[in-house]
Amino acid sequence: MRSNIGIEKNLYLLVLLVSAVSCKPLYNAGYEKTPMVDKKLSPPTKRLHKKLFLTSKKGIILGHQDSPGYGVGWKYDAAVHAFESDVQKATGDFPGVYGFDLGHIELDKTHNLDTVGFAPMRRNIQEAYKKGGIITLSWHLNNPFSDGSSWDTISAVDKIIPGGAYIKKYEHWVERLANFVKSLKYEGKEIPVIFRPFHEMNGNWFWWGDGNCSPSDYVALWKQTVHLLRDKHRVHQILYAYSPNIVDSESTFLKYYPGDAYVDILGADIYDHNDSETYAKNVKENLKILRSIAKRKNKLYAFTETGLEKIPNEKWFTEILYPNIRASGIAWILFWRNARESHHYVPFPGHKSETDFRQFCKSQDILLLGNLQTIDTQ
Ligand code: BMA
Repeated sequence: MRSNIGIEKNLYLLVLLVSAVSCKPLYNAGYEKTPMVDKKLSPPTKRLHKKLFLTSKKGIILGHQDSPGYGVGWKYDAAVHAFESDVQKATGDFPGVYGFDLGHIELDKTHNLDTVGFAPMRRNIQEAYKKGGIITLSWHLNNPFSDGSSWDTISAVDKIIPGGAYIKKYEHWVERLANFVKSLKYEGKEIPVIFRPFHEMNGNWFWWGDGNCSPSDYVALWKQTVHLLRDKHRVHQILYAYSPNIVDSESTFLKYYPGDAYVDILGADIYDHNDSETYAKNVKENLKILRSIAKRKNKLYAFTETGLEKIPNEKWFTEILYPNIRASGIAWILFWRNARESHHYVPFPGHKSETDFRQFCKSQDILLLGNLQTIDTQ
């Protein structure tokens, strides 16, 4: 799908492509040297990894959580089966990265914690992938000890790692998740996904977060989850992403890091809580930290969650966000979900920051789906 804002940008991408051909070693550096978490990764997933490396040299892919599932004032209707997005409604083009959340798949529910049905989710994942989109999955799973939500911080990690009394329950939960991921197929082949479990672990708001489990128990949980998915259930369509909340140093970033053999992509989740000065500073510093660790480890890195709720600052995208992410080398940026008027992170038609968002999306290095479709990463 070609965007109505994309002609100049596609010319720019063509120039980059020509220069890429003339300095190939630079473009090949990185992904070929990177050991993957899963040595048996499916060919489409290996291609996704390469594609992300190559596109990250050219720009930042725009992503949005739950984009085709709903927006402000509308919800996906499986009977009509239209593929919609507030990003598309505001800019004329779709996001390149699609975030979905698997919270409650562990309970065998038909809908996730935000009332998105897993069957329509699967359909939208297939449709997004068919169009050239990239899928990332988070998991706001319940607390396996108390059966409360992800935000029930009663300690649980120690109970579901080897030696814990609830390990069987957790294994069963992972099996359900594995079955859902394995069901993600297009034309008979597995759809590659970026799985980003146990995110924002350095914050104290989730049961797997700071103060609610020890770093070594967190690492044990991560490794066990990879072993279950990769080795027990033979899911070979996953790139694993580790994404803390704001950090102040490389060592804080790495406090819960499960190790190079267990992580494919490094990420950061940073929100603007109506204090743009602090946000800008955090973004700049954190993306620098990410970049430096990622370069050393030859890993991909991305801005895995961000946004300013309701976007009350009309020029937020061009004046606050863009100057702090440009030239950062992040592979993608994911804006959080457009749930309702009081909880959204991307403008919808008629929103006062719609023009600014369009302007931001027109930036040469911000890549929407139409731009992604023109990049040759074979
Ligand atoms: C949070 C909010 C919640 C939602 C959760 C998981 O940031 O958007 O409303 O349930 O993410 O998607």
